[in-house]
Amino acid sequence: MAFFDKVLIANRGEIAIRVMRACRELGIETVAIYSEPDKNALHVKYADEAFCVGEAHPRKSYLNMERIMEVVQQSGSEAIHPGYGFLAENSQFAKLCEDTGVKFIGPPSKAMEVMGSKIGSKKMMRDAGVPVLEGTEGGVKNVDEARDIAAKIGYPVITKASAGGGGIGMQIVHSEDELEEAIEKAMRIASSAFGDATVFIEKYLEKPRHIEVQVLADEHGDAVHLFERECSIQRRYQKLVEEAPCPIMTEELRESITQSALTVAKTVGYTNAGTVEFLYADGKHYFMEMNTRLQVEHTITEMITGVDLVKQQLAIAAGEPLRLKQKDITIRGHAIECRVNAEDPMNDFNADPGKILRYRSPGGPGIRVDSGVHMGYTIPAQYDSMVSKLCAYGSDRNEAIQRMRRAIYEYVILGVKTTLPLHYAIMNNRAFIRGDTHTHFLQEQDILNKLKGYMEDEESRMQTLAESFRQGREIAAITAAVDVYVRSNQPKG
Ligand code: MV4
Repeated sequence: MAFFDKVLIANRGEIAIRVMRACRELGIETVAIYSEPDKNALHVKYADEAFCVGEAHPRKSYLNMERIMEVVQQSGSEAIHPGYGFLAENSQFAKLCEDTGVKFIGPPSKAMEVMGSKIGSKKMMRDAGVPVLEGTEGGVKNVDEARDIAAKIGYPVITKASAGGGGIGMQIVHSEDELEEAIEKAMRIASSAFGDATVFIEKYLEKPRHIEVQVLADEHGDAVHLFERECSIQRRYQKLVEEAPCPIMTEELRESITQSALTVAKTVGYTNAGTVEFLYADGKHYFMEMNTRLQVEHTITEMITGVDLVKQQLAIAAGEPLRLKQKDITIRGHAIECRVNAEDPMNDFNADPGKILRYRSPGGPGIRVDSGVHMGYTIPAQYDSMVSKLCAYGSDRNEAIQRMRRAIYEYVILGVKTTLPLHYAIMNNRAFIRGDTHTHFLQEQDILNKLKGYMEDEESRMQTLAESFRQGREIAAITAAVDVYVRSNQPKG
């Protein structure tokens, strides 16, 4: 079953290739789009046809709706897969597709629009009986109202931009005397980032876990979930490590959080693949937002369920009923994803784009590497700095961790600095091994500073080696992580 004859992939890098792989297996022809600096990128070579859509800047190319629609017409594509980022959560683009009669492989524009408003979606889900955090009913109208509500729910509270995302406009408020200033600051930031100063207030959780549920919904009213992912390990609101299933999941929590996710999907009339995000603390989960797209970390759900999520997206978009039944979807084993970014550990993990001089990706049992790069490829500075997604599967969590460590050992990337040493340190961190992760894990474990310190100073590395006998394995592992770093910075041969 081909679902479509020809699909345009409105994205670049590993996700464009991921989507094209599903198309190729199904016999669907693929159309790539690319910006000028991407003309030699892998996704262009992989596709059956490719069209240049403009200059490097995303606005001129990957976000250029008019030009992309032209390519749809020229190529005779029946559908558009947006991947993630770029146009993936742009409800206006989805609407444009609906109006032009080209199938947008994602939810209806209406569902995207609802989820684009944090206040609107939170209210809708609370009314549907999904747990949400206590806070202001809508946007903050005045400081007096905010003061009353904050006093009622108790400090600390947090401000968030309604148009938000990515932590923009978030201000943690510890006491009443900080409230007014925090609200004003949040509104200024929200206004300049989104052109919408609307902010709301809710109870602040100190160290929540970020747990998200993958859902699939067809266009005939059927929906299933594919269990959860734990995505707590992040930095500057960018996820670094994700795993599935969540290491602390219980039968009861899984039942309630997956049912909440399905209620969310049904309440907005969702179709296609989506992810419902929750914060979890002290045995309770709270709806945060829904990501109306295929996510970066969909791979680990594929590994533990055996379901190809992109094929499911294509089938659903073609109007097929879900063939998957909830009772047939089960978890087998454990999977972990490490995002390998071109970032410099010595320089606050700032992006380190450039040419990949040597490249050899790991393989063997349980390893999946989704990447859009190759030896000699130059990672451009204009886009995100992801090199690959390194995913490890094991029959249990411990085996997945062991395989991830082994894969990092095998991985050779020379020419750009990467997050691999950081991942090696995380995979050897005792709190991580216990499954004891939360959204402030990196700060609390001080892993970045430890890494940096040991990289800078040869003497402290020697001391560390000696200390490792006394302090146990974690410090030794940090040293080993530095060795991964040193090895990757000595191009030879
Ligand atoms: C929170 C929170 C604690 N309490 N809301 C960060 C990004 C944005 N989408 C929501 N975020 C948070 N909201 C309340 N009421 C803590 C975070 C948060 C976080 C959430 C998910 C993943 C990583 C995070 C890291 C720091 C803070």
